[in-house]
Amino acid sequence: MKILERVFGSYDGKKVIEYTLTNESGMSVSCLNYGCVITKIIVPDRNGILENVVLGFDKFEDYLEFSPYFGAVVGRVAGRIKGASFELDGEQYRLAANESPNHLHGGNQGFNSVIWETEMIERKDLVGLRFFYRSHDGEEGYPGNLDTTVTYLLSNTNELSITYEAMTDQKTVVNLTNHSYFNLSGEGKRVCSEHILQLKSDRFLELGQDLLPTGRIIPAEYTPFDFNQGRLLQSGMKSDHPQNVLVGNGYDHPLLFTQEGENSIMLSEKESGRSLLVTTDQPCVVLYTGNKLEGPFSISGVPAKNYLGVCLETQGFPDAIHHPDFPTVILNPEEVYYSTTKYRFSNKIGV
Ligand code: FUC
Repeated sequence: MKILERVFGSYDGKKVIEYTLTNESGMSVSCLNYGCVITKIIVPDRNGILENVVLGFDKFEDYLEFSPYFGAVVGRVAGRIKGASFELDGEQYRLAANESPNHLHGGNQGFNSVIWETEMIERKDLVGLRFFYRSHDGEEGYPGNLDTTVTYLLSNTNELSITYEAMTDQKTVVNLTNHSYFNLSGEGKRVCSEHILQLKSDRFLELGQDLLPTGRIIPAEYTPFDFNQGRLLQSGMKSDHPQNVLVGNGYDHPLLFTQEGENSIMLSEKESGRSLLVTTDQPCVVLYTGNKLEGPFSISGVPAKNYLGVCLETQGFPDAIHHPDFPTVILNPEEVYYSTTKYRFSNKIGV
């Protein structure tokens, strides 16, 4: 196993480094110290052909100009916060309204667009990176200094694990995830409509026009949101269910796991023979099918188009701070925010 590094660009007077972790079966994961961005995940298809299965750019400048959070860690709080404000202990906090009038993915300069301190990890059966970032009190409007550590570990069994840890010196809110867009066809050959998704989820959060949860929790049964038996993503893209239409014909929804504790999500694409098993300790996954990916740019040579990738954002419920019945995302001093999501790739569907 090995770690290679190369200069990928520069930002804020600092070098942007791309690290490539490679395991003994030839799988590799490349990522940046900027936003902990995963630029590439290279895994074999059914014939052993190694290809990239996430959307990314070849040039650093494209990340600055066009990136819809490709591969990045998003935070302090993933998703939208209504009115870009919230109250904690009688104190009103005003956040950056970067999707006016709301706050999205941590603000104007969220965790996705800052340089993180980096440390390499080399163990017998693992290679990885530990990223550290101190978000200062008041950054993007949030209270408290927040120390965040994100760890990427690649094993020889083609599993990438991401662990998030955070501590604060003042009561604050935290909800972290990774915003990779997966495309198991390899090199963006086909859009993700023929990907099959399967997970145990009986309910999802209804969204309003502003794509924020309305507070209503909807049963998934008999709708395109029922993935219990496995379902092609195109069923939501082609559906006339008002929730699919609302988000631009597809999914941009928090799917709530039926059971508490550890849960799994299986994503597969028959033609390539690739599958991805995601295991998480988080209570929901925001399924985003890249409904608005179209743009005046290319993604590693492929013209940007809708549905070119699918995000599986394992996280706490979006806008939980405004919904007392949602699991809390408040972090107190002395507490540790800790969460893990694992991504295991296979070239034999169902394994
Ligand atoms: C996802 C979505 C949003 C947005 C963003 C780029 O997390 O929830 O709607 O388009 O990514």
